[in-house]
Amino acid sequence: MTETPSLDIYYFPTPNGRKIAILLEELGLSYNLKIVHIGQGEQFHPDFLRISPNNRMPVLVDHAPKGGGAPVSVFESGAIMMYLAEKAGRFWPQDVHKKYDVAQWVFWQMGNQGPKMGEHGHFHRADAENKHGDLSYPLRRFDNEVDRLYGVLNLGLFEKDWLAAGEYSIADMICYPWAALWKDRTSVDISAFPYVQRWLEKLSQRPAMHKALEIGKDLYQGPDKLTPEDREKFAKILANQRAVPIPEAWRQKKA
Ligand SMILES: N[C@@H](CCC(=O)N[C@@H](CS)C(=O)NCC(=O)O)C(=O)O
Repeated sequence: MTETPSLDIYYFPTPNGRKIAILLEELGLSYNLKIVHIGQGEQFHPDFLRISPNNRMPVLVDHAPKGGGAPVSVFESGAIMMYLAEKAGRFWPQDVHKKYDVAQWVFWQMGNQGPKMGEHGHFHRADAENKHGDLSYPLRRFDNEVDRLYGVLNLGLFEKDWLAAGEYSIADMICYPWAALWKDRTSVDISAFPYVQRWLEKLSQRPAMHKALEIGKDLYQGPDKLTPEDREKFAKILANQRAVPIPEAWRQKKA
């Protein structure tokens, strides 16, 4: 009889979700894949908000944490990768020099590359809709910022095989899915960043990368494949969010 894996991964095949899939495939771990249909608003379900009050996937729940005890639940992809790498004892060397070399790139990705590339895509999609007025300021702002961020990666990879610690680590895995998006971003001239180009090429050839990028891939439809009705529905759910009040179900459970 096969054992049920102890890891639940709440997932949708976007760059932030793929980071976790890459690490899990590199580690060769089994996991229960729990698809969160973010275009249908499943991220606002009261049970999901319990483990992800930021209404975002990915989320990890480990039912067999090191040392035992209650399940550990983690949101934010950077924290999830640290958790998994630390538990497995791979891809995050713990010697103080290497540990913080890796950590700084993980934090850089979470605070810079992910959010800025996300906004870059948001404003380019909004511009293509032709109904939001003059967006030249945010377009210029995020085109510049994304160019700057590819430059940061290029500096970080100068004459190096890997971003940090002299070895393949969660620093590379976390930066890859967003960096690989240059193909869809017309404002990015990848030939200006040869060290990034070489690194992307090398990472794209890893078998675990291939496997990870297949996971749930049919669930994702690019904006060009959506009907106008679906596009409107998704925009309502994803692009106009405000604070979520405490769910009624949480209060009832307490009473
Ligand atoms: N900082 C978060 C960002 C996660 C994130 O933005 N996830 C998006 C998909 S890429 C999501 O779940 N969006 C749902 C929504 O916007 O409501 C992380 O790295 O885990």
